[in-house]
Amino acid sequence: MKNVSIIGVPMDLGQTRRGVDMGPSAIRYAGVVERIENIGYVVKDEGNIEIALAERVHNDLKTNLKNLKAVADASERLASKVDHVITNGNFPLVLGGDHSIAIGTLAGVSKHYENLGVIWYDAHGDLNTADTSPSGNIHGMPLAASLGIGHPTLTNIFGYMPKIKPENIVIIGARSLDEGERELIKEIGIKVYTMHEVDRLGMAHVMEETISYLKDKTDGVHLSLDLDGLDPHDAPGVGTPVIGGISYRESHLAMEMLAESNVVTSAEFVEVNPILDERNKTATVAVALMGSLFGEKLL
Ligand code: 5AB
Ligand code: MN
Ligand code: MN
Ligand code: MN
Repeated sequence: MKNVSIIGVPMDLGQTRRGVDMGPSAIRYAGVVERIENIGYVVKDEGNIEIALAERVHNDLKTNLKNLKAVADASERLASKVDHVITNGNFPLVLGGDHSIAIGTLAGVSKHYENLGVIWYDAHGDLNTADTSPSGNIHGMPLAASLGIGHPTLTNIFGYMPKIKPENIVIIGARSLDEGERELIKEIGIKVYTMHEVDRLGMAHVMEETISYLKDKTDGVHLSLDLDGLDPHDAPGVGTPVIGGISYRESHLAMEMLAESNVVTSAEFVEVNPILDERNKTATVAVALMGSLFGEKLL
């Protein structure tokens, strides 16, 4: 049983709604450390990565990517923190913050693996580039950037690219994809379980397939869980909610099956926005899911 290192990333520069920078505090307040300690782990809270204040960041007019330099700088800091945690033999558990942080997390994680698998639990594909993005928000681009697709400032974080390969990715819960994202998925061949497949096959089947798909060909698996993968009824505190998502129960089952399979080697929980939340419900859901991911059992 590895020790768990918690890294907070109070990032809100990858999108434009305020409040998601308070995600790490909300998740800590919801009891993440105690929850994981009670399962039997030694938990070290490594504190937060420094993020520039949104009020002080000025946009580079040469690109439509919002806050590009500030996001890139924070990604470098996060990558080196995650790298250290893994070098020290701990399991990195990263708390967001908007999903742009996955660029830094994956940059730090993937250095340690030949064939890193990624489970992208999300309503969205996060496969946009400067050319395809309807918003210019970097939180819609981290999966593309990690594949080496997009602006060089984002693809080259931590001095290497790509971080991951298309055949090692599984997206679960997709129900909002932009045109360019759809084309990219087909072009490079990413395995996607949209809500259609989740409904049709059931979550148990989706997770069995996901685990066996990744188990043989990867030497580690990173879970990147965007709370908007869940239905907004269960996780209302997110910046880009999409109706018709994965339920609380299905999500628990998914985490429990990952715990049983013992494949996950790093994880991040992102997009918790306490300003948009109902009495810290979304952070509380996130912590409950982390409990299941780390093997919490009722009996
Ligand atoms: B999230 C959208 N595709 O690129 C875009 O929450 C939404 O990290 C991105 O999944 C949502 O702006 C990013 C329309
Ligand atoms: Mn999303
Ligand atoms: Mn996302
Ligand atoms: Mn979002």
